[in-house]
Formats: sequence, C-alpha cells, structure tokens
Amino acid sequence: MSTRVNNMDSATKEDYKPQDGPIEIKNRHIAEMDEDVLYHIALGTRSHDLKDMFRDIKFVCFGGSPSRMKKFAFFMVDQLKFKLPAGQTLEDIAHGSDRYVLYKVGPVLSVSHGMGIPSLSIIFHEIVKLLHHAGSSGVTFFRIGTSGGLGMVPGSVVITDEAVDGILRPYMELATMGMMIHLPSFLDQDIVQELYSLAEKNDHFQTIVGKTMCTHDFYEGQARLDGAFCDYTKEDKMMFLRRIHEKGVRNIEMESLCFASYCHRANIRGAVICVALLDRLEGDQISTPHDIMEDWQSRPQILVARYIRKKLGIH
Ligand code: R2B
Ligand code: URA
Repeated sequence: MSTRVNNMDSATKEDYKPQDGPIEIKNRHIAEMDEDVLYHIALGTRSHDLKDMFRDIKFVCFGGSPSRMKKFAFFMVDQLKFKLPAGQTLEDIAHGSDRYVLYKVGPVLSVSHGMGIPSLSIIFHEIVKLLHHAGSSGVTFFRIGTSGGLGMVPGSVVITDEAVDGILRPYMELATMGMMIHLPSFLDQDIVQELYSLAEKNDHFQTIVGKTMCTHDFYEGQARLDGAFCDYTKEDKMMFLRRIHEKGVRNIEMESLCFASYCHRANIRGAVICVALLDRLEGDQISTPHDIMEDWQSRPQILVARYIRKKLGIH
C-alpha cells in the first residue's frame, strides 16, 4: 500500500482559477461505453435525450434535503420569473430513483445530495457526467446547506473560502486502488468575493466569509457532547473548538471538502454557502423551532438567487 498525492497542479487557493469551458470528463473509459446509466438519478444516455433535456444548464444548486431542494426550485421559478407551461408544475426528473431529487428551472438545476461525503460524492459524479453528456458549458455549482457556526449569531450565513477536513487539512483523502490519494479543496476566490458583495446592508441576517471544517461524523467528528459515545470532556471540546476558531474555521458541516475538491478536480467554479443553525461555542443541540429554522435555511438560497439573477441580467 502506498500514499499517492495527486492533482496538486494549483499550489495555493489564490492561483486556482476554474475555466468557463464545456464540462469535461477526466475518465477515458466513459467515451468507450455504449451507454452510460446514471443509476441514482434514473437517467441514461440511451434512454434519454440528455442534450435536449439539460444542454442549457448554467447553474447547479446542491443541498442536503430533498424537500428543501424542491422548495428551492419553486423559489427559483419566482426569482427567475420563469413561466411554467400552462397547467404544469415542476416534476422531480429523478423520480425513477428514490435516492435523490432533481428539478430543472430554465438554466438552473436543483439537486439533493443527502448527508455526508459518500452521498454527495455519488450525485456529484452523476451530475458531472450528465452535464458532460448534455454538452453543457460555463456551469457554476453551489452547495447551499446547513452547518454549526463558531462564534456567531445562529441564523448567520457563512461563505466558505477554504474547506478543511476534521484535522484542518485542505484536501480530501480518497482511498482508491489500495492507495490514499489527496485531492486539494481549493475554491474559486472570485466567486467567494462576488457572493459576499451580494450580501446587503439591509439583510436581516449577517453574512461572513471563513473556513469550513468538513467532518465524517455529526457527533464525535464535530466534538459534540450529546452523541451515544463520547470519550472527551467538556473542557477538551471547548479547547478544540476555540483552537479551530482561532485558525479561521467559522462553521462545521459534512460535505464541503468533497464538493470543493471535486469542483477543483473537474475544473468547475463552485461555492459553498451554509447557514449556521447554532453557535457551537454555546452548545450542541439543535432545538430552534421548525418555522425559524425554515426561514434560516432560505438565507443561503437568497444569496445564490441574487448571484444567478445578476449573471442572467434579471433585475
Ligand atoms: C449539515 O447538516 C447535516 C447534518 O445534520 C449534514 O448534511 C450537514 O453537512
Ligand atoms: N450540520 C452539521 O453538520 N453540524 C451542525 O452542527 C449543524 C448542522
């Protein structure tokens, strides 16, 4: 067994600039296949005319929960002043599979990714292949999600400028072929600043930019005291959270590392925008009433909608 470090072609997050070209697949085997079945979204290159269905896609918005991404799709109908054909409503295009949901609103795809890196990884592969088969180009990806904040008012929004793993490393480790490969998690800094510039003075919430820690577990991985297992003290927990806060970590969630490193690997512009459901320096349990949490979860969507409207010239 050996460790291989690859894909380190951009050495720092500052010199990483994604290109605006067609979505390319860095896998020569795909071109040799008669058919590519995108199993988890129940689509395929033979069964569907992917070019006709998806060629115009310019923005893909990923989020954990299927119902939140359905709501986001309807929000985009409103935001883009999108005219649905008379008598029609939005359909889940991936309804043939009950793993993920997929809604299309003009040039915007709204996709659920489930919880954690393994779930996000599967849908990311299939969406990149889908857009490649469709011949889409100049596409931007977003993850709009939830997180635990550090040192901020709950309901604040964090735009990730760097995703790090549970021990602060800016790359994702992936075990493949008996080796561990390292995939850097640089994000495009221009889109970070552009999204930040779209936060308005009159917004009823605070928006900040910072590092996001991505863990493989919600409880012990995030130093909670309220899991079924816990081998550390409250003092250990607070020391850890204060230490990562000093190192620039502003929120903790479970997908940003994979999302960022796959965007980097696929040369796709990507951004991570998450609302903080609580301040982890104050506690572990999420007990805010559902209606307030619903409102908070729409906040990253508001920023992303502003970005998309700006790019499409919709005022
Ligand atoms: C945020 O919230 C989920 C855990 O509750 C997880 O998907 C994440 O990243
Ligand atoms: N999601 C997480 O991963 N952690 C939190 O604390 C809240 C939401």
